[in-house]
Amino acid sequence: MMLRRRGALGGARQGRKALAVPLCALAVILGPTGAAHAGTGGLTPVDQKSPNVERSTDIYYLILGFSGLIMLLVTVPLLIFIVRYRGRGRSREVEGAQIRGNTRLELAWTALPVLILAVIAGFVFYKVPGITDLEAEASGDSRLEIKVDGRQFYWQYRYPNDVIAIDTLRVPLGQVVELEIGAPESDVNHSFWIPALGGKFDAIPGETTRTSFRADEVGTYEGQCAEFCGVQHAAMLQAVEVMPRGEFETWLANEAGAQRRGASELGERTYQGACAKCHGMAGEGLIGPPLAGNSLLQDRDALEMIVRNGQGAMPAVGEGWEDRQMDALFRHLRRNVAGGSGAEDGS
Ligand code: HEC
Ligand SMILES: [Cu+2]
Repeated sequence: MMLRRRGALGGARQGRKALAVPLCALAVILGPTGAAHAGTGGLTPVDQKSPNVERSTDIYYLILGFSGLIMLLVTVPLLIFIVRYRGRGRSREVEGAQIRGNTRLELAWTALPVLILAVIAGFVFYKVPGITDLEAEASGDSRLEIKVDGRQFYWQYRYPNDVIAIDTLRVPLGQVVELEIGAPESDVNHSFWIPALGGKFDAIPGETTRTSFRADEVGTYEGQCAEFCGVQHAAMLQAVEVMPRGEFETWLANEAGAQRRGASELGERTYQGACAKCHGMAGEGLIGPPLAGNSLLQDRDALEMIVRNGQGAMPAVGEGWEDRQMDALFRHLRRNVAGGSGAEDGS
């Protein structure tokens, strides 16, 4: 009597245990998607602001659809089998029916994946060309070509009229912008990524990667270097600022003049992008030594040597810079960093 009761109880407990495992697994799988949803809109890509993003988003949804279907195809029968064929207190040694082979089933699970992969591959080949090469608008607009250099740990951009920008790239609304992305030979791999405007494109030393986008809404779209590139990789942020066409043209023309005269913010931008991530915003020191009050800032030749070639753990951040950028940086250093934190109000 006692024995039988204990056996029956054990069986019920086993059944509940068998159910607990898949339920926990489901919670583990679904938990993070809930968190992701709260943070970023869940499984959906960021809002697209350029037509090429639409193409990669279409591919994403097709693959998401198939993988969701396959997940259900596997997990639903799994749950049914777990419940339906559970132990029910049978001894562990009892064997079930021995089934060998099912030709139809085996043909189906071979042919179906081949078919699914063929559909995905066909769709991808149809969609991909338009991602890297957007057609210029029917109006016969020319493309704006911008050279992008990934550097440790900043992005340097160069416009056709030689204007230099750092980390933040300004572009006109509604015009195709073509990026030529690279990195100096002495640098490392980086990856250009503004999710709202397109996928990741690698910046590889000595090579050029091309992509284009056409922003169709004014705004600032943020991104981050997407290739782990060294100690300050996390600080290698970037942004694209989309401006109305006229405003952009005016800015670009004015900036070219200002940079030629040495009256632009190029020095400050260069300091913030290329130096401050290691030496601190006011030169107070961070992972590099403090620059504020450092007498080296008075010695242009020695300083230029360090900036162009690097020194110890400091990369050659200024390799390949034109003199006007170096001049602008030194002017900024002398005015705003050399004297320490109080330099701006002092002499
Ligand atoms: C990746 C981080 C990093 C970046 C970016 C960086 N530095 Fe450095 N810098 C260092 C480190 C680390 C040292 C110490 C090098 C050593 O081992 O001697 C250093 C040293 C220096 C020194 C010598 C200080 C001394 O007293 O010996 C100067 C000057 C300097 N950096 C200026 C700059 C300037 C200007 C920039 C921007 C154009 C810059 N650094 C960008 C990390 C960095
Ligand atoms: Cu990087």
